[in-house]
Amino acid sequence: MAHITAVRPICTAPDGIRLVVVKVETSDPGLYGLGCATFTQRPLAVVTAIEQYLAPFVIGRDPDDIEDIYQSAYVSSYWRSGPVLNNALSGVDMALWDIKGKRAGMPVYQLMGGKCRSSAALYAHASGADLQELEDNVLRFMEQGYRYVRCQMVVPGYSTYGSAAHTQVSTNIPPHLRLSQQPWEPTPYCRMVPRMFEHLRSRVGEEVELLHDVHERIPPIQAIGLAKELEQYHLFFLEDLLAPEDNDYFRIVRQQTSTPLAMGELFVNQAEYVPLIRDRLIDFIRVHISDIGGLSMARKLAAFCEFFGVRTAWHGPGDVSPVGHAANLQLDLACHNFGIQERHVFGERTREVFPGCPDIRDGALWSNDQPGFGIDVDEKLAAKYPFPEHPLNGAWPAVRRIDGTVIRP
Ligand code: GCO
Ligand code: MG
Repeated sequence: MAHITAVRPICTAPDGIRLVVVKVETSDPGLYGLGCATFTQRPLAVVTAIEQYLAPFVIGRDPDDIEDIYQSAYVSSYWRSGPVLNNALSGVDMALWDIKGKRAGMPVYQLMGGKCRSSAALYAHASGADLQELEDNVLRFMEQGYRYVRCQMVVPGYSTYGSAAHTQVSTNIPPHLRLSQQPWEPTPYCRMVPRMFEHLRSRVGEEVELLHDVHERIPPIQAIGLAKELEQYHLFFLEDLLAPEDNDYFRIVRQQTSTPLAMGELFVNQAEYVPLIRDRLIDFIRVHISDIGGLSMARKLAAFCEFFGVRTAWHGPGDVSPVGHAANLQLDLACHNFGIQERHVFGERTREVFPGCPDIRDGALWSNDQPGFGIDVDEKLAAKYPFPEHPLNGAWPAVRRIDGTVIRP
């Protein structure tokens, strides 16, 4: 019987984004697996959870026993299912699936029932400082073969999510009042978004699927109004219209509009997502797989969603590691109720650190069909890219209203 000999977090930031992956090693020479444990705003808390608690808990176990290892590690902390412990658990859980695939000589999607499709359709992120720039960017993606494009536009004078301005930190004001460059107000944004889609639909046509991320920034009543106004522009989905704290409002939104809703990148536990699916209040489940505990949990969630007509749209930004993207892809290929996959183009350096990173071609993500996740990590190279210095230690700079009130990022 093979047994687990080591569980090690690997921290690296080749593109400047803090990534954490976990390597699980076994007593079989050369047999190891990789998992994503990236919680980019609090990575060192995850590292501690892995090194201090999870590694000693699983060393010596048979790597074949994924479900039992998952379940026993999950309850061993008694208090459970928050983002730190879930990410740590995901690192181990995914790595065990990678190992099982390697042992079987199969890509992980084969272990989950085999391919339902050749590749996973991607949506690209288009943004612009104005309507013309945004339109040009959408058209450019369409020319490259993308059939799904997320559209975000700057609200002039405001720090808008999805535009370059939102990440800049001004350092000449005290940290507790620090604005992320400019303030934010919901009303100008709510007026701008319908105009943006009116313009785009008249210029780019009805064929292309358009998406938008509200990023939980507006009060519930304005969210309801916005979703209703956007109905006429036939979005593929409207994302994070509400914050997880306002989950109950989905019931009200649903009664008033058929705008398709995507939700869940901030969810960490079943109590948050089960009711929305069971009551058919959302259309796309968008969890960040490492944040809900890993692939074991995500494949159960995907199967649960299938019974309620909810499609998958796993979170896939730059702060999901290439290992996490490779894991997303396994489910994208194997789940009948796949909806869409978010695209992130990793830089050259990240692709060197992670050989086998899935390929982007023809507006889709393709597996290399290698055993496990088909991805590796060059640890020596990874070590050359330590976490960068950051004035807020990696945290999201506060976004504030004109009067200084802090709001969600
Ligand atoms: C998305 C997301 C991300 C998050 C980020 C937080 O839909 O891709 O909203 O961009 O903001 O992952 O760290
Ligand atoms: Mg989002």
